[in-house]
Amino acid sequence: MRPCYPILFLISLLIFVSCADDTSGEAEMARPNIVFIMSDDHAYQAISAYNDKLIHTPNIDRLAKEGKLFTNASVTNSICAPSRAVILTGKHSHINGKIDNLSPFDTTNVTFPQLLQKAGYQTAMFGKLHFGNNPKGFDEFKILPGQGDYYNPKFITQQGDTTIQGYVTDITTDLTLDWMENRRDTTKPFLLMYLHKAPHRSWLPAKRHYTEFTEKTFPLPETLFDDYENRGTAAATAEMNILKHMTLNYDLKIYPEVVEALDIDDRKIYNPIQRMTPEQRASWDSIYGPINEDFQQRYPDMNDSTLMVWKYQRYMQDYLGTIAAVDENVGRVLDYLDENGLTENTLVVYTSDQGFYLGEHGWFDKRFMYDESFKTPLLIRWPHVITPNTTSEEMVQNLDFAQTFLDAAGVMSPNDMQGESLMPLLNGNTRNWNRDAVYYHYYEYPAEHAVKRHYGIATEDFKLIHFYFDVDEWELYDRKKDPLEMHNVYDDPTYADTVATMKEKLKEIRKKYKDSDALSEKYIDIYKDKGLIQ
Ligand code: SGN
Ligand code: CA
Repeated sequence: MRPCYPILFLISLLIFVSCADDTSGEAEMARPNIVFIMSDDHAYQAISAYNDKLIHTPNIDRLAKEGKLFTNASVTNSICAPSRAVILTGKHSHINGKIDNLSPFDTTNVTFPQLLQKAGYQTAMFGKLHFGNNPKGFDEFKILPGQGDYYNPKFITQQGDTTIQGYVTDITTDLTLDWMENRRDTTKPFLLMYLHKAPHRSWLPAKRHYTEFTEKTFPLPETLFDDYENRGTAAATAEMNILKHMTLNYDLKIYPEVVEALDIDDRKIYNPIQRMTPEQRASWDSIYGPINEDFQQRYPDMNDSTLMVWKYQRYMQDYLGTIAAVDENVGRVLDYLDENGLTENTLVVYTSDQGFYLGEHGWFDKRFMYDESFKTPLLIRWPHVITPNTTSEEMVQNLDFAQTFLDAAGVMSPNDMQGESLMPLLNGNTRNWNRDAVYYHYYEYPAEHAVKRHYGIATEDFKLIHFYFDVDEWELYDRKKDPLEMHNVYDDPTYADTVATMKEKLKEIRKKYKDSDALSEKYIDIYKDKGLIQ
């Protein structure tokens, strides 16, 4: 029998009209609220749901207990603003154009908050965006300019700039709670992007955490003394080694006069502790003063190895101290949802804009496709959809958020978005999920930390990386046998077949995501035009 198209059309029209009509009724209320919590540079190694060797994060962990922990979530380009652009657009950097922290975000890109707003969501953003321009698609925003400051930060708002006294993690939360309490439209579902500056460099903790964290000692990572053998030149030439490149004054809070008295060659850079009020500075000095005295006495007897360990401990104390405040503040937001009956119908995400090295390979910072910066924490709670206390090992990416949120809200995603909705992994219909590889491309070079341009593919078992521009080097890692990624087996004859298969897969995935050498060249030319390379 021939299908009767006009009748089918009429029926769909009727369904559409009756749904569209019901904007304040039950259908509307059933759409979930979305709370997207993201920190800046928060390594999964520093969340106790993943690993409790370094810190206890009971509030963030709640999301894993009451929801799902993703153990294989990664980013497509491990650096701040590009990651945020990928999240908002659902497109790889080479498509959305935000390849690095330097280039402007092209605001003609369509973002998922714009689509949710159009579909009737109330939208708000608080904290760090780092685009250099204001976000589109938000009813309200209060964002930090650029990297933002830990103490007495400035915020950009729709009413103009304002400086707020206090500690950034607490203030970002105060602004968020104030919006939820006083300006939320209870007739609409909402999208809230709650974005912490912490634990980004230069790691200034809140006063209430100074004592506890500066008294702690942390276990050393296995690869702290990595000598970068068995790999190409990229790891060896990167400038993010704790011993060689972490500064005493800016990063580790040794006063300039102590650095000078010890005759140490240290990078001179504006130190944000200078923003503190006299009272804040007095509290700081009462704890960090004695640390300086102790260092001044011990430094003359230190060798490279003892200095490396001292720097690592100092780094961890402040880095983890900033996370303690993030965790407490996440607790405040989760409590607010509980106390206001919002928990049941709210999808809550906790993630970071990328991972971070906490001494692995001797490093701090990120940028590489090696695991600690390629992978990122991801915890999602959504009562009635996600089975509590579950784990997913699937390879998911920050590329997937846009389509996931649109799917959760019942909004069609544009065809040119490149991720996958995570819905099958959230509701347990995993038959509808079949990804076996993810793609990565990093561009910001030459630049701070000197991490060479590279792209690559990761499967469950292997990772193939191509470093290009001023080198032409390939690396292959056996993720099962060498999880610490210390041995490049690209030239090992026993891996010849794997290299061939992975190269083929890389070709396919580059085609699928529309990346090419021509595009890489285009993004190199932009650096030439800016005079960043000759
Ligand atoms: C700053 C930091 C770098 C860091 C970048 C990017 N240097 O430039 O260490 O890699 O931010 O970080 S600093 O001396 O200014 O602190 S990102 O998270 O914004 O991408
Ligand atoms: Ca970051």
